[in-house]
Amino acid sequence: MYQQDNYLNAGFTQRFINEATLYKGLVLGRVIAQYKDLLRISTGYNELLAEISGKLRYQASSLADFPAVGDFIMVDRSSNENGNALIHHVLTRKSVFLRKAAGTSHDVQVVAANIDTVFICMALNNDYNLRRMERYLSIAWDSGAVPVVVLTKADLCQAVIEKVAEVEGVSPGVEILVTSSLTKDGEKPIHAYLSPGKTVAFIGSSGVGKSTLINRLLGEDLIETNETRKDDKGRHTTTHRELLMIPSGGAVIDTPGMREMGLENADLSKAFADIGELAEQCKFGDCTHQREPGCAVRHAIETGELEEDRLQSYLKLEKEATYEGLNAKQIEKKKMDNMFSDFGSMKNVRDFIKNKNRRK
Ligand SMILES: Nc1nc2c(ncn2[C@@H]2O[C@H](COP(=O)(O)OP(=O)(O)OP(=O)(O)O)[C@@H](O)[C@H]2O)c(=O)[nH]1
Ligand SMILES: [Mg+2]
Ligand SMILES: [Zn+2]
Repeated sequence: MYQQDNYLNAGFTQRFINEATLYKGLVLGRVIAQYKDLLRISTGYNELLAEISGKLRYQASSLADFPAVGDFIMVDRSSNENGNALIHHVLTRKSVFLRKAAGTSHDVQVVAANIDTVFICMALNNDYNLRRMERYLSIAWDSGAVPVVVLTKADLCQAVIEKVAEVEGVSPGVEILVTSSLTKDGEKPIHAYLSPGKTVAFIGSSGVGKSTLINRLLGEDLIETNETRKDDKGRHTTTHRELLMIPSGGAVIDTPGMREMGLENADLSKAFADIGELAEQCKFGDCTHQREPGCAVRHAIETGELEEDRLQSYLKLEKEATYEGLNAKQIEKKKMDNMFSDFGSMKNVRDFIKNKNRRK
């Protein structure tokens, strides 16, 4: 039996409990792990396996509509006594970390939902790469969660202060934590972000020490790390996303290291707030900061205030971001589409209105 504080630790806050009352006869749960076709969910009191209902599957118009780790969902039962539970609804997400689906499709998939803080983990040894950090930050700012940079493996780095200063240069307005899982209390800076009702997600390249850090927070080696793994299959140690409750409060989501970070959804305005601020002083409102006269961005590069590499990185990511919308807007659009689904599609409604006006 779970304690009441475990219920809160798992993130069941009043907001979701209230929304759940809209669905009479169903039980509120949270997705804690994702396997191939099955999901493991927690009701806060019990853990069970669940499948997605046929109707939910049929109504989904994108991979992002499917329940993912961190989602609050409504299921038809609270135990597996009579088989797997069926997930009927996904509750409104307060934040969602999306990535481009693997392969060539333009679809996006959910990495983690309903997270308060995204820990962008980068190791202070050979994984260290400022351009990759800018990419992660652009995606993280778009999620609705607050990004925090976690520089891991401090014990392997001789120049921590210099590295932190460099990272500061590419992450305006973002808190930077330095950790080590080999040093006593090396995970301590993380604890400030963990409290009952809060969920944090760890993302970053494979091998930077995400799972090792989470085991330190858990106080025991609950999840497999590259250190504890016996075989040597594949590149990634963590193979599926998983939500874990921290005994001292809060929940964490471990994710497998990402190799490819498609920029389908990015918020460059926050990740590159420094360039945005400079751009406001450019002579032309639509300045591309390449060779226009009166360009404040180029001027800042000449005076050494801004690094040329950072501008190039910004221009590259801007070009790559095919869609620059915010998730909140996307979710609203989805809601509208669903509301009008009885009429056919939103497009039909628009055409109908257009034609009606034309006839007048
Ligand atoms: N020196 C040092 N090694 C560490 C530290 N943290 C983790 N490691 C080692 O780094 C390796 C990878 O750690 P993991 O925790 O499995 O890395 P991960 O980020 O979870 O990797 P994926 O699950 O593949 O995404 C292991 O051999 C750890 O022992 C640290 O703070 N210092
Ligand atoms: Mg791992
Ligand atoms: Zn300019």
